[in-house]
Amino acid sequence: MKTIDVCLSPDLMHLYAVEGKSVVVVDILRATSSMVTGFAHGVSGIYPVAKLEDCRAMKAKGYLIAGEREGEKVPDFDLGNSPFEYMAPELTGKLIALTTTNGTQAIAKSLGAAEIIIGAFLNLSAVAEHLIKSNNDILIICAGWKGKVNLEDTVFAGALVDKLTGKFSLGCDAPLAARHLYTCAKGDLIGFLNESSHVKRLNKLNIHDDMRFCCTIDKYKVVPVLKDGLLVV
Ligand code: 3SL
Repeated sequence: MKTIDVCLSPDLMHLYAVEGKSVVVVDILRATSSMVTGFAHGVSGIYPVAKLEDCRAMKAKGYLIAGEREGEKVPDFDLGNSPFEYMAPELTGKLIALTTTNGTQAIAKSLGAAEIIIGAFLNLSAVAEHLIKSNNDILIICAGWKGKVNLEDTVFAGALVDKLTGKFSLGCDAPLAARHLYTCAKGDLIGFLNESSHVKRLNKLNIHDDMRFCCTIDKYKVVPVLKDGLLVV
Protein backbone atom coordinates (compact mmCIF):
# COMPACT_ATOMS: atom_id res chain seq x y z
CA MET A 1 0.00 0.00 0.00
CA LYS A 2 1.26 3.51 -0.82
CA THR A 3 1.86 5.90 2.08
CA ILE A 4 0.55 9.31 3.08
CA ASP A 5 2.68 11.61 5.19
CA VAL A 6 2.45 15.16 6.49
CA CYS A 7 5.25 17.69 6.81
CA LEU A 8 3.94 20.18 9.37
CA SER A 9 6.29 23.01 8.38
CA PRO A 10 8.55 23.73 5.39
CA ASP A 11 11.41 23.97 7.92
CA LEU A 12 10.98 20.20 8.51
CA MET A 13 11.38 19.39 4.80
CA HIS A 14 14.91 18.07 5.35
CA LEU A 15 13.27 15.09 7.11
CA TYR A 16 11.24 14.09 4.04
CA ALA A 17 12.05 13.07 0.47
CA VAL A 18 9.82 14.43 -2.29
CA GLU A 19 11.21 12.34 -5.16
CA GLY A 20 8.62 10.00 -6.67
CA LYS A 21 5.84 11.47 -4.51
CA SER A 22 2.68 13.44 -5.12
CA VAL A 23 3.22 16.54 -3.02
CA VAL A 24 0.20 18.55 -1.92
CA VAL A 25 1.09 22.09 -0.90
CA VAL A 26 -1.41 23.70 1.44
CA ASP A 27 -1.69 27.25 2.70
CA ILE A 28 -5.33 27.53 3.69
CA LEU A 29 -4.94 31.19 4.78
CA ARG A 30 -4.71 32.17 2.08
CA ALA A 31 -2.35 31.37 -0.78
CA THR A 32 -3.59 27.97 -1.92
CA SER A 33 -7.23 28.96 -1.35
CA SER A 34 -6.69 32.01 -3.58
CA MET A 35 -4.99 29.91 -6.26
CA VAL A 36 -7.83 27.38 -6.35
CA THR A 37 -10.37 30.22 -6.49
CA GLY A 38 -8.51 31.88 -9.37
CA PHE A 39 -8.48 28.70 -11.44
CA ALA A 40 -12.14 28.03 -10.70
CA HIS A 41 -12.87 31.49 -12.07
CA GLY A 42 -10.90 31.03 -15.30
CA VAL A 43 -7.32 32.11 -14.58
CA SER A 44 -5.18 30.25 -17.10
CA GLY A 45 -1.92 29.97 -15.15
CA ILE A 46 -0.26 31.00 -11.90
CA TYR A 47 3.50 31.28 -11.69
CA PRO A 48 4.46 30.85 -8.01
CA VAL A 49 7.49 32.89 -7.05
CA ALA A 50 9.38 32.88 -3.75
CA LYS A 51 11.05 36.30 -4.05
CA LEU A 52 9.26 39.62 -4.35
CA GLU A 53 11.67 41.05 -6.93
CA ASP A 54 11.40 37.95 -9.14
CA CYS A 55 7.63 38.37 -9.07
CA ARG A 56 7.82 42.07 -9.96
CA ALA A 57 10.06 41.20 -12.93
CA MET A 58 7.28 39.01 -14.39
CA LYS A 59 5.28 42.16 -15.20
CA ALA A 60 7.59 42.79 -18.17
CA LYS A 61 6.74 39.28 -19.44
CA GLY A 62 3.03 40.07 -19.59
CA TYR A 63 1.96 38.58 -16.26
CA LEU A 64 -0.28 40.27 -13.76
CA ILE A 65 1.73 40.44 -10.54
CA ALA A 66 0.19 39.46 -7.24
CA GLY A 67 1.13 38.88 -3.65
CA GLU A 68 1.43 39.92 -0.06
CA ARG A 69 3.91 40.37 2.68
CA GLU A 70 2.71 40.10 6.29
CA GLY A 71 -0.82 39.73 4.87
CA GLU A 72 -0.84 43.08 3.09
CA LYS A 73 -0.94 43.54 -0.67
CA VAL A 74 2.39 44.64 -2.11
CA PRO A 75 1.59 48.30 -2.92
CA ASP A 76 2.55 48.41 -6.61
CA PHE A 77 1.19 44.93 -7.44
CA ASP A 78 -2.00 44.26 -9.42
CA LEU A 79 -3.52 41.90 -6.84
CA GLY A 80 -3.07 40.91 -3.22
CA ASN A 81 -3.82 37.49 -1.74
CA SER A 82 -7.52 37.55 -0.91
CA PRO A 83 -9.53 34.79 -2.61
CA PHE A 84 -12.23 37.37 -3.38
CA GLU A 85 -9.81 39.23 -5.67
CA TYR A 86 -9.33 36.05 -7.70
CA MET A 87 -13.00 35.90 -8.70
CA ALA A 88 -12.84 38.99 -10.90
CA PRO A 89 -14.17 38.30 -14.44
CA GLU A 90 -11.28 40.28 -15.97
CA LEU A 91 -8.85 37.60 -14.74
CA THR A 92 -10.32 35.00 -17.11
CA GLY A 93 -7.59 33.66 -19.39
CA LYS A 94 -4.91 35.67 -17.59
CA LEU A 95 -1.48 34.60 -16.32
CA ILE A 96 -0.59 35.69 -12.79
CA ALA A 97 2.78 35.66 -11.04
CA LEU A 98 2.21 35.27 -7.29
CA THR A 99 4.49 35.60 -4.29
CA THR A 100 3.36 35.06 -0.70
CA THR A 101 5.02 34.90 2.71
CA ASN A 102 4.74 31.14 3.11
CA GLY A 103 2.68 29.42 0.40
CA THR A 104 4.88 30.08 -2.60
CA GLN A 105 7.97 29.36 -0.48
CA ALA A 106 6.57 25.91 0.30
CA ILE A 107 6.06 25.27 -3.42
CA ALA A 108 9.67 26.25 -4.12
CA LYS A 109 10.82 23.73 -1.49
CA SER A 110 8.77 20.95 -3.11
CA LEU A 111 10.55 20.98 -6.48
CA GLY A 112 11.75 17.52 -7.49
CA ALA A 113 8.50 15.75 -6.57
CA ALA A 114 6.77 13.49 -9.11
CA GLU A 115 3.95 16.03 -9.07
CA ILE A 116 3.09 19.12 -7.06
CA ILE A 117 -0.58 19.92 -6.59
CA ILE A 118 -2.41 22.66 -4.75
CA GLY A 119 -4.81 21.79 -1.95
CA ALA A 120 -7.41 23.76 -0.02
CA PHE A 121 -10.71 23.01 1.70
CA LEU A 122 -12.26 24.52 -1.42
CA ASN A 123 -11.08 21.57 -3.55
CA LEU A 124 -10.60 18.88 -0.86
CA SER A 125 -12.49 16.02 -2.54
CA ALA A 126 -11.10 16.81 -5.99
CA VAL A 127 -7.57 16.63 -4.54
CA ALA A 128 -8.33 13.30 -2.84
CA GLU A 129 -9.70 11.85 -6.10
CA HIS A 130 -6.66 13.11 -8.01
CA LEU A 131 -4.30 11.46 -5.49
CA ILE A 132 -6.12 8.13 -5.66
CA LYS A 133 -5.74 8.17 -9.46
CA SER A 134 -2.05 9.19 -9.32
CA ASN A 135 -1.36 6.35 -6.84
CA ASN A 136 2.01 7.71 -5.71
CA ASP A 137 3.21 7.99 -2.13
CA ILE A 138 1.79 11.29 -0.87
CA LEU A 139 3.42 14.09 1.11
CA ILE A 140 1.24 16.95 2.32
CA ILE A 141 3.35 20.04 2.96
CA CYS A 142 1.84 22.58 5.32
CA ALA A 143 3.09 26.08 4.55
CA GLY A 144 2.71 27.18 8.19
CA TRP A 145 3.89 30.64 9.21
CA LYS A 146 7.59 31.49 8.83
CA GLY A 147 8.64 27.97 9.77
CA LYS A 148 6.14 27.56 12.59
CA VAL A 149 3.32 25.01 12.56
CA ASN A 150 -0.16 26.47 12.10
CA LEU A 151 -3.62 25.21 12.92
CA GLU A 152 -5.41 25.67 9.60
CA ASP A 153 -2.92 23.84 7.39
CA THR A 154 -2.64 20.99 9.91
CA VAL A 155 -6.43 20.62 10.10
CA PHE A 156 -6.62 20.52 6.31
CA ALA A 157 -3.89 17.86 6.24
CA GLY A 158 -5.97 15.87 8.72
CA ALA A 159 -9.08 16.21 6.54
CA LEU A 160 -7.19 14.91 3.52
CA VAL A 161 -5.66 12.04 5.52
CA ASP A 162 -9.15 11.22 6.78
CA LYS A 163 -10.45 11.01 3.19
CA LEU A 164 -7.60 8.72 2.15
CA THR A 165 -7.45 6.46 5.22
CA GLY A 166 -7.82 2.83 4.15
CA LYS A 167 -6.36 3.56 0.69
CA PHE A 168 -2.95 4.77 1.93
CA SER A 169 -1.00 3.78 5.03
CA LEU A 170 0.25 6.48 7.39
CA GLY A 171 3.95 7.42 7.02
CA CYS A 172 4.53 8.59 10.62
CA ASP A 173 2.64 10.12 13.54
CA ALA A 174 2.15 13.52 11.87
CA PRO A 175 -0.75 12.32 9.65
CA LEU A 176 -2.26 10.62 12.71
CA ALA A 177 -1.97 13.81 14.79
CA ALA A 178 -3.39 15.91 11.94
CA ARG A 179 -6.34 13.54 11.57
CA HIS A 180 -7.06 13.72 15.31
CA LEU A 181 -6.98 17.51 15.11
CA TYR A 182 -9.38 17.44 12.17
CA THR A 183 -11.72 15.19 14.17
CA CYS A 184 -11.79 17.87 16.89
CA ALA A 185 -12.31 20.67 14.36
CA LYS A 186 -14.76 19.28 11.83
CA GLY A 187 -17.97 19.97 13.79
CA ASP A 188 -17.23 23.71 13.76
CA LEU A 189 -14.31 24.41 11.48
CA ILE A 190 -14.74 28.18 11.54
CA GLY A 191 -15.07 28.32 15.33
CA PHE A 192 -12.02 26.07 15.74
CA LEU A 193 -9.83 28.10 13.39
CA ASN A 194 -10.97 31.39 14.91
CA GLU A 195 -8.43 30.76 17.66
CA SER A 196 -5.53 30.48 15.21
CA SER A 197 -2.71 33.01 15.17
CA HIS A 198 -3.17 33.82 11.48
CA VAL A 199 -6.87 34.56 11.89
CA LYS A 200 -5.91 37.00 14.65
CA ARG A 201 -3.26 38.48 12.34
CA LEU A 202 -5.79 38.89 9.52
CA ASN A 203 -8.37 40.36 11.92
CA LYS A 204 -5.86 43.06 12.88
CA LEU A 205 -5.70 43.95 9.17
CA ASN A 206 -9.52 44.12 9.08
CA ILE A 207 -9.66 40.99 6.93
CA HIS A 208 -12.60 39.02 8.31
CA ASP A 209 -14.43 37.34 5.41
CA ASP A 210 -11.53 35.47 3.83
CA MET A 211 -11.28 32.86 6.58
CA ARG A 212 -14.96 31.91 6.34
CA PHE A 213 -14.66 31.53 2.58
CA CYS A 214 -11.43 29.50 2.86
CA CYS A 215 -13.26 27.07 5.20
CA THR A 216 -15.83 26.21 2.51
CA ILE A 217 -15.43 22.54 1.69
CA ASP A 218 -15.63 21.27 -1.91
CA LYS A 219 -16.83 24.50 -3.50
CA TYR A 220 -14.62 23.83 -6.53
CA LYS A 221 -13.43 20.81 -8.52
CA VAL A 222 -10.20 22.26 -9.95
CA VAL A 223 -6.85 20.71 -9.03
CA PRO A 224 -3.94 23.02 -9.89
CA VAL A 225 -0.79 21.11 -10.89
CA LEU A 226 2.71 22.54 -11.37
CA LYS A 227 3.94 22.02 -14.96
CA ASP A 228 7.33 23.45 -15.90
CA GLY A 229 7.11 26.03 -13.13
CA LEU A 230 3.57 27.16 -13.98
CA LEU A 231 0.45 26.07 -12.10
CA VAL A 232 -2.29 25.00 -14.48
CA VAL A 233 -5.44 22.89 -14.33
O1 3SL B 1 1.68 33.03 3.96
C1 3SL B 1 1.15 33.07 2.87
O2 3SL B 1 1.58 32.51 1.90
C2 3SL B 1 -0.11 33.89 2.76
O3 3SL B 1 -1.14 33.10 2.35
C3 3SL B 1 -0.36 34.65 4.02
S1 3SL B 1 -1.67 35.77 3.98
O4 3SL B 1 -2.90 35.13 4.39
O5 3SL B 1 -1.83 36.36 2.67
O6 3SL B 1 -1.32 36.79 4.97
